[in-house]
Order: sequence, then C-alpha cells, then structure tokens
Amino acid sequence: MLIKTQRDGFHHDRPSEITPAGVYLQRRAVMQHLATGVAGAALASWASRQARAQTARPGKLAPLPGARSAVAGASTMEKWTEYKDASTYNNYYEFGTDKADPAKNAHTLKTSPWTVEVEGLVKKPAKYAIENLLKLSAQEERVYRMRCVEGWSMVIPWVGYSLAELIRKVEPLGSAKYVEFLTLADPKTMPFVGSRILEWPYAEGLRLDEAMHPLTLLSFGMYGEVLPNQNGAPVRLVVPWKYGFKNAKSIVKIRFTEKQPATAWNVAAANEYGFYSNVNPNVDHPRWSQATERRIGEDGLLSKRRKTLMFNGYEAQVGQLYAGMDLKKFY
Ligand SMILES: Nc1nc2c(c(=O)[nH]1)N[C@H]1C(S)=C(S)[C@@H](COP(=O)(O)O)O[C@H]1N2
Ligand SMILES: [Mo]
Repeated sequence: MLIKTQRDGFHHDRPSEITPAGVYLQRRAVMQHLATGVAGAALASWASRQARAQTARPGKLAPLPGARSAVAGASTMEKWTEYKDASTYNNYYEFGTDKADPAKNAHTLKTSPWTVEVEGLVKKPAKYAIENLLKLSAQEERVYRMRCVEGWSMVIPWVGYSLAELIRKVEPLGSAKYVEFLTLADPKTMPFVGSRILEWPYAEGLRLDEAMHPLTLLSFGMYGEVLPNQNGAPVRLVVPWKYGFKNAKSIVKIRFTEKQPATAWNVAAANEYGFYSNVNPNVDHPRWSQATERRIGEDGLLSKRRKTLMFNGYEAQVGQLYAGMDLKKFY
C-alpha cells in the first residue's frame, strides 16, 4: 500500500502523482480499525491520535507515510511540535547559523539526483540512488523527542527505518567498530560551507553497536511527508538519545571504520562536544547546565522549563550500551 507514495517520494514537482488526502485518511482509518482488533484500546487510541494528527499533514511536500513502528519505545505519546516550528527553527550551518536561516536558504539544495555511498570495512560496499535507499526497508513512523545541546527540544514524527537494516545489507567486517557519516558540502548551493565555524563536510560518527541499535533511524521524512530541505533532505540520521548535533543531515557517505571517526563539533571544540554526546542532565556543558530544556512551541511567559531526562528518556532502551562506562569522561 505504500509503494506508490514511495516511488513518488522525491518528485515534488508533479502534484498529480501525490496521494490525495482523502485516500490517505481512508488508509489511516483502516489501520485504526485493524489496530482495534489486534491490540486493543491503547493501540487504537494511538492510531486515532495519529489519524487526527495526520489531518494536519502540512501538504507542502510529497507524502511519505510510515506504518506505526514496532520498535520498543519508538513513539512517545507527547504532543507533537507544530510542523511550522519544526521546519523553521533549525540548525543547519551550511545554510547559516541563525535558527531561521535554513528555512530561508535551503531551497537551493538539490536533492535529486542523490546518491549515498556505503564503503569502508564492509563485505558489500554499495552506492544507492536515493530512491533505492528509500525502498530498502519499510517506512515506519516514530515519534521521537529531539534534544538540542543548546537547551531546547522538540517532538517530531519522523519517517524512516532502522539504520541496522542498511548495515545488515552491506555486511560489516569483524574489524568494523565505528560508522562515520559524511554530509553534502557543496559551495555552489550551500552559502556557508566556506565559513570557518566548522570543518566541512559536516561529519558525525557512532560506535557500531549504537548504529545497529533499533532506535537509530535513517530518516527520509517527517509529519507524513518527505523531509523539507532545512531538516536534512533527502536523508538524515536521527539518534534520539543523543544531542541533536549527532543527527547528520543530507548524508552522502556512510563509512565503516576501525578507529573512532572525527566529528565536526568535536574537532571544533573538543572540551565542549565529545564523541558520545549522550543526553545527560548530570553532565553540564562547560558553559551552561544541561539539567533542563525548553520545549519549542511552549515558550510563553508561563511555560516552565522541563527536566532533561537521562539519555533523553530512552535509558530503558539504550542504557545497556554504556554499562560500566564513565559518562563524565566519555561525554
Ligand atoms: N549537515 C548538518 N547536519 C546537522 C547540523 C548541521 O549544521 N549540518 N546541525 C545539527 C544540529 S546542531 C541539530 S540540533 C540538528 C537539528 O535538526 P532539525 O533542524 O531537524 O531540528 O541537526 C544536526 N545536523
Ligand atoms: Mo544542536
């Protein structure tokens, strides 16, 4: 049922191919019906919430629906951040350092054709056209909290699949211990790639077991549509228990390595940003506390800061990955 929309996922310019909202909502209703029979009230209320939220699908870009994820802990019941906020309050330094810059400037990003190379210590290195990468596994919707290191957070319904699905396809060698992510650095379309704030291309990395964790999402969409450019189109990483900057946008290369890869923010300021960057209210940034956060969209005078949760609230799912590690040392 998702095939048509997947095929059309990256053709923003042909409205006749876009699934009409009515058909889309009908599908949602069917899913809701199924959910009632299968797993009872909790799932049904989740489905109806989703169905209601989907009526507010922004309708700006091509639809990219995802089935409810079965991954444990993958969908918080918290209220979604408004699409308008999630798509206009961004960090994407290739397009400027002001939060409003990416939404203003990222229209120059050309997301088609797009190729993602998977290389390094793998048995089956591969180059994927974005359309094929998108179809590699079924699209799921996951409502993740995202906590930026600067002290704000959002709740976003991402669409994608576990990065583990891709990793299994390319068969890492026994010597592969880390995964490096490199993103596009095109001075012709990205006005700030020449700036000296960071080294380009923007680079990120995960330990292989972190990359294989089912919560680690390779994301192609949000709010039931393909990603807007400013949020990292056409493909980005979402690692919900880490600070936002780990979520590399507009990925072009995924490389398996034996040594811990360099990461953009660690290279820029090693004492402020470590390799792990797990959300941790007990380890302050050298210049500010990480104990609380502000939820974007709730910034009225009376809105309270929220307590930041260990591993951003995903401790039950990911705590084991760091058993015995000194999280002050490995920040
Ligand atoms: N290529 C690239 N990816 C990036 C960044 C960036 O500047 N360039 N900023 C990071 C930071 S600091 C955050 S908080 C998240 C923001 O993602 P969002 O705009 O979708 O909320 O993207 C991350 N990914
Ligand atoms: Mo961030």
